Amino acid sequence: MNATRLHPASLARLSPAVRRPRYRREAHGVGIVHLGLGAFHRAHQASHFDELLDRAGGDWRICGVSCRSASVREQLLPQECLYTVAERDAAGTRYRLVQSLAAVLVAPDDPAAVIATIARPSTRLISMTVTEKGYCRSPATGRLDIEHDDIVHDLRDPVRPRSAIGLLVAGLRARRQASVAAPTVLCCDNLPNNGAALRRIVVDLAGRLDPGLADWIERGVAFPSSMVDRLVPATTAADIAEAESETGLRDLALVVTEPFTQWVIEDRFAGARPALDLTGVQWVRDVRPFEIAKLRLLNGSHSSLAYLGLAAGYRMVHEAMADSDLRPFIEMLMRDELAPTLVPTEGLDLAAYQHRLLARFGNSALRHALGQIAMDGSQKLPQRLLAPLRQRLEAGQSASLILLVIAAWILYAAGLGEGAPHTVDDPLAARFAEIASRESGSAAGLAEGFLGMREIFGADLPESPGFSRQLTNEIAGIMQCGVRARVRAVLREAPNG
Ligand code: CS2
Repeated sequence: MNATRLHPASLARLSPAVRRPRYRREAHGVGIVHLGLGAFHRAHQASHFDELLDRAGGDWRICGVSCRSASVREQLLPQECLYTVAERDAAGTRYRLVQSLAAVLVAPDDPAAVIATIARPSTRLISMTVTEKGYCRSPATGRLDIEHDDIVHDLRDPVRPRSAIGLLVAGLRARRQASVAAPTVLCCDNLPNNGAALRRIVVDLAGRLDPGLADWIERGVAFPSSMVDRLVPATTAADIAEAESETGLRDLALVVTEPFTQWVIEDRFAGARPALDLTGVQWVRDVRPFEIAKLRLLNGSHSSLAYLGLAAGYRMVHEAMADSDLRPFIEMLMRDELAPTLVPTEGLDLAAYQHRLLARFGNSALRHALGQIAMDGSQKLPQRLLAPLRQRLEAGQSASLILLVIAAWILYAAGLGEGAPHTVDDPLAARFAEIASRESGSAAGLAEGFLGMREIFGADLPESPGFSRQLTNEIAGIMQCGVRARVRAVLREAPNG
């Protein structure tokens, strides 16, 4: 590989077709610490801040923190943190250079540097994308999981924390000790009521370490909720090669995404708020209706496509969406079982929202792997599908489509599903494997074993009349005739089918 790497000194070779911001990087200070420097952050929040810097300036550059691996540092540092975003759809690919990222820290190598950066007076915003499991909480109750290995570690050694929450609490503690004003902490993960959810576990952990700190956090730190949305498949070697031939430079930190982006933020910042509305951000008083619509309609359908699509032998979202059984299933799931659980809200046209989602999922230029979405189901399904399921059961409404997806997930998680062999990537994978080996042939045993995991299903769902029997029947149905036959049958039998 002799190609020239993307770097400030090589920008003269960048194709003029690549959109470039005009601001001078050095003229803008770092005001943000972002925990979780994955592709999603680079394609979403860091792009919004890049646009903001370009339009209005300000000290809103980002110190990105990788909470686990050092590979992102190897991708970014040789490029002095420059990277490109490739936006793909049927019309082609448009590239854009992003320069809002100023520094990279790798938390396991140097937690003290992360803590010190959070504590700096110039840091006004701490944002996070650490995925659902990064919050070390029980998905059913939303409380901090104090038996989680990383939390056990952080309670013992709060100065060298391992979890993102531990880093955040240590940073806030250092801030308080240095009498620096309480900042804004912005959760950008797909959790319901994500600001309040984060606040709760931060206060849970802080309270166990130092009650005075917990009190300071509760009183002063702002935890606005936010809804973030952009489809970001994992970048592949082929993406990097294609971008290199189209942009003229090799970018190992490239991110690939769709043209669409949405960010709705609760208007509750401690101190000055960045003028993100200039970049299309919606500031609202209450994010919840937007958040729940997104979690159920987008993420709920996405997870459904993943488990049904993999069982039907597909690898990519757009392939599953082109299937003549799966597409109508997803349409019906959204329209008949998910959308009716949402509260009508001004500025949110649910029919148009569903229509747009179908088009976004069908974007064949994107190549979004179903396996990426299928990961961590135990952390995702409670808010995506079990919450609407619960709501429907309580109202005495049918939920046969959601139930079919839950059954398909159980078989996937037990390693007993159809489709290509796969590893089960989930924090509870060992528990799933144990249930599967004990109960493999029995639908009733699988249903009982999975429903016994209260951190996923809560205490109520397993007790809900008829639920366990319906789930058993659905698992048995799939084991007998396969997912496709069950999808067809459920479509035929559904009340509006
Ligand atoms: C996906 C999300 O991987 C997943 O579970 O459902 O990452 C989804 O692509 C984003 O939330 C879209 O905004």
